Amino acid sequence: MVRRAVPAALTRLPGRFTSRLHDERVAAWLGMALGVSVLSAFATGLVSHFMQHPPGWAQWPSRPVNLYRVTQGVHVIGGLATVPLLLAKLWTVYPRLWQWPPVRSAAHAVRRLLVFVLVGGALFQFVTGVLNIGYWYAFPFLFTTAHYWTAYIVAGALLIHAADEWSKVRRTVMTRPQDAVGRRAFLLTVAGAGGVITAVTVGEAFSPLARLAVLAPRRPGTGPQGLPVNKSAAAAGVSAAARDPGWRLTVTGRVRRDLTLTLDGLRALPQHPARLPIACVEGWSAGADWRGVRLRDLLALAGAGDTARVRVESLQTSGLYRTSHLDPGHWHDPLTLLALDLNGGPLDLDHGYPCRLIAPNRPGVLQTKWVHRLVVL
Ligand code: HEM
Ligand SMILES: Nc1nc2c(c(=O)[nH]1)N[C@H]1C(S)=C(S)[C@@H](COP(=O)(O)O)O[C@H]1N2
Ligand SMILES: [Mo]
Repeated sequence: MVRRAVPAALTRLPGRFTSRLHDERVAAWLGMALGVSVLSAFATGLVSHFMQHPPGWAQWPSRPVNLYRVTQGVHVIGGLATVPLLLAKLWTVYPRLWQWPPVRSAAHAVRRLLVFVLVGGALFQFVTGVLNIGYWYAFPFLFTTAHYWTAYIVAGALLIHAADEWSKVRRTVMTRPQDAVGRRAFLLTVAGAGGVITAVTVGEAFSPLARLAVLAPRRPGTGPQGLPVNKSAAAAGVSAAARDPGWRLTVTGRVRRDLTLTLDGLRALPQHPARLPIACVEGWSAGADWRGVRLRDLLALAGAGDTARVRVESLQTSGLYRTSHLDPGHWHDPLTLLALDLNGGPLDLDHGYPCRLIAPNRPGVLQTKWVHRLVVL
C-alpha cells in the first residue's frame, strides 16, 4: 500500500480562523512535548508527595544526597518552562471550541468532555503551581491536596487523549508537510520562550546561574549566612523562645533514658560536618556547609531502638511544618545532623538557632528549625 501524503488543507482545523498555524501538525508536535513534560511533572510530583507522606510499606532512601533537589527542581522549573507550550497548544486548537454542532454523537460528547477535563485540570495545575511558588495563596483550598488529586485526573485524561489522538499524531509527524506556513518558526519561538524561562529561573536550584535567576522568588547566595530563608523566626513566633538561655534539647519517648541537654552540652558532643542542600518543595535549593551532632549519636545515647521512627519537634507552636518524622534509614545516616553551625558560624536565628535538623535527600519542609525535642516512636 502506498502511504498518501495528507493534503495540508485537510490537516487544518475547521472554522473561520485565518492563521494557518491552527493546524493539526502544530497541535501534534506541541502535544507530544506537553505529554512528556506533564508526565514528568506527574512522576516528580508523586515523588514529592510520597517523600512527605511515606506509604508505610516503603521508605524513601537517604541517598543520593541531591535526589530530591533534582526531582523537585525538574518539577517546578520544568513546569514553568512548559507554560509557553501549554499556551501555544491552547491557542492552536481553540477554534475547535466553537465547532458546530457542538455535539454530534454520544462518543463525540465523551471525547469533548474528556478534552474539557484535560484542559481545565492542566490549567488548574499550572495556575496553582505558579501561585504557590510565588507565595500568593489566593485560593481558599489547601494547595497540596488540590494539586495532588488533580494530578491524577490530568495524567489519566492525558493518557486517554494521547491514545485517542495517536493516529493523527503519527500521520502528521511521519509525513512531510507540503506547504510552508511558518510552523517551524512558530514552534521554535515557543521552545525559545520555554528556554528563556528556564534560563531566568534555573539558578534558584543551580547555584552557578544564581545571578541570572531574576524570576526566582528565592536565590542561593542571598539571605543570612548566604542561604535563603522561607520562614523567619519572627514569622514563626519563636524569636524569644529560641534565644532563651533556659532552652534545652530533650530526647524522650521510647528510649532507655530521657536526655536533657543544654546548648553547651550539645556542643560538648562530637561535632561532624556535612555538605547538604536545603531543597525546598517550591523548587529553589541551595547547598551549605553544616556542622553539628549526628542524630544517631544522640539516639544511641538515649538508647533508642534501631527500627524506631523519630518525631522532631520545633519550638514553633503552630503551623504545618513545626514537626517532621524521620525513618530509620534517615536517622542512621551519618550525614543526618542536629546542626548548630552553618557556613562556618553559629546558626542564624532565621536558620533555626539554637539547632535544626538537616538530613540528606529530603524536602525542605522536613528540615525542622528551632528544634527542642526529639520523640522516639
Ligand atoms: C508550572 C507548573 C507547576 C508548578 C509550578 C508546580 C509546583 C508544585 C509545587 C511547589 C509542589 C510542592 C507542594 C508541596 O509539597 O508543598 C508540587 C507538588 C506536586 N505537583 Fe506540581 N506544579 C506544576 C505542575 C504540575 C503538573 C502538570 C502536575 C501533574 C500533572 C503536578 C503534580 C504534582 C504532584 C502530584 C505534587 C505532589 C503533591 C503532594 O505533595 O501531595 N504539578 N507542585
Ligand atoms: N519549625 C519550622 N521549620 C521549618 C519551616 C517552618 O516553617 N517551621 N520551614 C521549612 C521550609 S519550607 C524550608 S524550605 C526550610 C528552609 O530552611 P532555611 O530557612 O534555613 O533555608 O526550613 C524548613 N523548616
Ligand atoms: Mo520549603
